[in-house]
Amino acid sequence: MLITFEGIDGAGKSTHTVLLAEWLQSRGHRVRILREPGSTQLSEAIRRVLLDVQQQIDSVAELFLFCAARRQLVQEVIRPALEQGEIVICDRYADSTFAYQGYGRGLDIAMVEHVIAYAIEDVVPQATFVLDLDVATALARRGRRAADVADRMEGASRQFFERVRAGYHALAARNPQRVHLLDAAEPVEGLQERIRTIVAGILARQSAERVA
Ligand code: Z5A
Repeated sequence: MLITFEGIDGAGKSTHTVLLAEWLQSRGHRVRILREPGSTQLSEAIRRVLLDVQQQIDSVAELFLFCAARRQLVQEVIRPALEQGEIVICDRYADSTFAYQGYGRGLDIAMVEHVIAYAIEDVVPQATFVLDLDVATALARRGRRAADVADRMEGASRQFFERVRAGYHALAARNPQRVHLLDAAEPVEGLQERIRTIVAGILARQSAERVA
């Protein structure tokens, strides 16, 4: 099972990724936490380039770099882990590209979706949690973190993040079964409880299907 967390930075993805993994592990599941871009040697190298403030990266080149990092991760880690029955939780995945490169950068959405599909093939999440937060609050949360220096992506304008947020809203409207749009202004505990309830429901359905 593949679960992904999405949202503008500072929304709480990393926080909920770890809490969900701990809960699933306590229930006996084998869980793997990954982040995007990253989590393979090549993907981490691409991440360093993508986030480097010294780089001037064309938007289409940026799209290909994110998808190259993802393709490597899918082939090297995610697909084999899923085949072994592990639960994979990814802090960002393909929907980030839809929101950031499609809506944020304003690239042609059909082209972006085509490149994403080519990179991930059939490795689509069973559940995606979009942590929805207004941009000002997200930026304030990010700013509270110690030693926070804006990377190349974080240095984008406030309007850019507003477009990214709109992209996530569009994504949720288009994929109501898979994508759960959650209010990330809620306290962590209540939000995590709702996430666990949704995941528990999917796991119960999966085990009922295996028995049938
Ligand atoms: N990117 C892209 O453009 N295209 C792509 O395809 C992909 C990525 C995959 C990667 O950044 C950048 O690449 C990202 C998108 C782009 N750039 N931007 N901008 P990253 O992986 O380094 O960082 P991030 O994904 O943006 O995450 P983050 O900044 O680490 O934020 P977060 O994981 O969403 O939040 P957090 O660290 O869990 O929480 C932030 C703080 O808020 C922390 O102090 C928490 O304790 C606090 N928090 C969390 N939840 C709450 C609640 N509910 N209430 C109050 N406070 C809370």
